[in-house]
Amino acid sequence: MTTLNYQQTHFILSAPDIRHLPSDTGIEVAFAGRSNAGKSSALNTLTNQKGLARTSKTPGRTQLINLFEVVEGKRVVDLPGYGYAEVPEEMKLKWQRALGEYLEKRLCLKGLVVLMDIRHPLKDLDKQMIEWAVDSNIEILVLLTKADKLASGARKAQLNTVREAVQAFNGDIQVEAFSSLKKIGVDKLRQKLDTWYSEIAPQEEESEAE
Ligand SMILES: Nc1nc2c(ncn2[C@@H]2O[C@H](COP(=O)(O)OP(=O)(O)OP(=O)(O)O)[C@@H](O)[C@H]2O)c(=O)[nH]1
Ligand SMILES: [Mg+2]
Repeated sequence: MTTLNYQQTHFILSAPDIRHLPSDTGIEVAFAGRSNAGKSSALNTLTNQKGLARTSKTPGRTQLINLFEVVEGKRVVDLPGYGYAEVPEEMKLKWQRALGEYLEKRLCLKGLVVLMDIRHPLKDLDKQMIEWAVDSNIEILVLLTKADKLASGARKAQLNTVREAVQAFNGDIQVEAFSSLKKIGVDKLRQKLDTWYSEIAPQEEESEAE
């Protein structure tokens, strides 16, 4: 298995919606989660670059779909956070639909990293995202973020609780604790991405089956 150098990751483009994404080829891995869950921070930690993805104390900061390239044909996507209370209802619904569409229609999407604050996991929209991904045969890595906020006993207990809870989805779902601040779970994240990126691109798999 090849081990990718995530430090080489660079920004490609920001898209307002899925129709503005580049061609549906290669392998994509997307980071999704509630607003403020720590998606952009995790991306910066993964790539060892402080300012690659913009982070903010103000939830809802990432409004565009941001695409980054690890190496040619292997991309990571920073999706806008969902569930931000201050966003008008109509925009929320619009964005949820767009997310669902991205998960269902994007053939090159191989894996989904769902980030949830370890103190507030599996909210309704998180479950919805996981259901969509499972329905679309997309593998999932759940990262319980800000794990530094819990002592190690409470952290392990919460990890076990979520591992049990995700069994109900009947999908390929791995759950790990993560902290950008304390660099917890970074190797687990890199290993999962290495696995996804080393597999045959989903759209090639499909054409071979024809
Ligand atoms: N303690 C702690 N705080 C974190 C960690 N990761 C992120 N944060 C903080 O959480 C806040 C939100 O982080 P972001 O990475 O911007 O979150 P996001 O999910 O990208 O948010 P949106 O783009 O708004 O959806 C920031 O204030 C971060 O500093 C972590 O591992 N530990
Ligand atoms: Mg963000």
